[in-house]
Amino acid sequence: MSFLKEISQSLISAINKLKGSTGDEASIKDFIRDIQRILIRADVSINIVLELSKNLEKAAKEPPPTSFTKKDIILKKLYDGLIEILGGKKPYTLYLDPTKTNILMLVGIQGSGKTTTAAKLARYYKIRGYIPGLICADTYRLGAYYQLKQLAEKIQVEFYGSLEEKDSIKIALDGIKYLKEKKCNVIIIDTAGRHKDEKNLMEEMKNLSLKINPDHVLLVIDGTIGQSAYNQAKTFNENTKIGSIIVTKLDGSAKGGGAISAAKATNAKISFIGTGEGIEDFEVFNPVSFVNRLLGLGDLEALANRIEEAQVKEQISKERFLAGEFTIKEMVMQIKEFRKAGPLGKLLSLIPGFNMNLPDDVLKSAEESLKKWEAIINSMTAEEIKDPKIIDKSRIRRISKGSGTEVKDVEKLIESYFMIKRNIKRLKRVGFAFPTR
Ligand SMILES: Nc1nc2c(ncn2[C@@H]2O[C@H](COP(=O)(O)OP(=O)(O)OP(=O)(O)O)[C@@H](O)[C@H]2O)c(=O)[nH]1
Ligand SMILES: [Mg+2]
Repeated sequence: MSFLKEISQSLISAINKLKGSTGDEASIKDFIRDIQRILIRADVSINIVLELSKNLEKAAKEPPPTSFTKKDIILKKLYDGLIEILGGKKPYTLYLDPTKTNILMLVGIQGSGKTTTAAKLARYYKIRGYIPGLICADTYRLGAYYQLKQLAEKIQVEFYGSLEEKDSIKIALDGIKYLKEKKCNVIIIDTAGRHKDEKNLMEEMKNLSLKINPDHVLLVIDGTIGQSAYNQAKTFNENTKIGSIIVTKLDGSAKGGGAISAAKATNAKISFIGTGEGIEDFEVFNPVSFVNRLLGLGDLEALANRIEEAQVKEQISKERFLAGEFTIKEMVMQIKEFRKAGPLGKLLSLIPGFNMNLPDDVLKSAEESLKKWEAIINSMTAEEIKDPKIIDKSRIRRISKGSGTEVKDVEKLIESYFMIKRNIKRLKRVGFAFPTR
């Protein structure tokens, strides 16, 4: 059974087990352990797994919005967490300029799947109306020329290569000229890969990319190497500016989760994934649809959306906020909500006088602090949220420990809360009319 099928089946069965349980503490603990096991088996890094488990545990402690259960909230957290691990909600799209010839160069170590991927990419763009052409700039392996030529014939796209020329830069430049004459608007250059001999490989890639100046360099990484993908991506990126990453062989590898999460850790975007040897086993990488597929029919997506709607509804009204009637938790949630609509500064600038009354550093740090603030709020008791005045030094220490923040972060949040509240109330008192939008 392939990795994707296997991880998908284990995730779905863990989810069903939780759904069928009473949702008591023990079954939630069980569920979190199941998820840990599955992700570790998929080679996702320990830190990421621990972070996700921590979030799940935290979710288990939060009161769910009306008409939802703890189980729902935990499933939503899992859904969000998996998407985050895989790169976030926004998929990366490789932009091609339709008005010019786009030059794409594939790099990667030996056997990572460059040549196969070059053909898959060409087919992908051909189907979408482009005129792709392939260049074999691999002068190290004799078979490389025939391998790519054959693939080009199979998918019926133009091909350029040379059996005599040994200079890969010259081949690439000649190829670009030749394929431009053939009216190709997507030129894909397949390069050589070598094992171990990393220094030479990096040197060649650097020179190639300097001389050819491709629009986009794609690093091809073998999905079976797991977390060592991190170092590979890093080394390549230090030598050649990597535009995006393609992770191959996700069909066969038990370690696919490692490669994807490691690639993400380098901050490079994953543009495509290879899911089989066949030329059509290739797709744009979209974390949301990937997770939906892993988890079955997308019912978790629907659940996550419903919970989000409910959470927004339960947020306090803007009127109450602007009347200065809000708890510290509501303040953080509200700021988060406003921030979704744009930078926090935009909200604050809607309220004349607000900026004036807030020290600069509170304003500036608010954006960065938001994540910490959420953690802090989650570590506060209901009583403390209701009446932050009771939070003394020892409570502050407990909260900072529980939220993994520093004492001064907790102090600052409480201070900001009282300050914002005071300012809003003061403005209201002097008869300032708050904008309602
Ligand atoms: N199962 C599976 N196999 C793949 C995938 N992509 C490539 N392969 C296989 O991996 C092997 C190596 O692929 P190549 O495309 O030749 O790799 P390469 O990076 O060009 O190799 P060198 O040119 O020698 O550096 C071949 O047997 C491919 O069929 C994939 O997504 N899934
Ligand atoms: Mg090759």
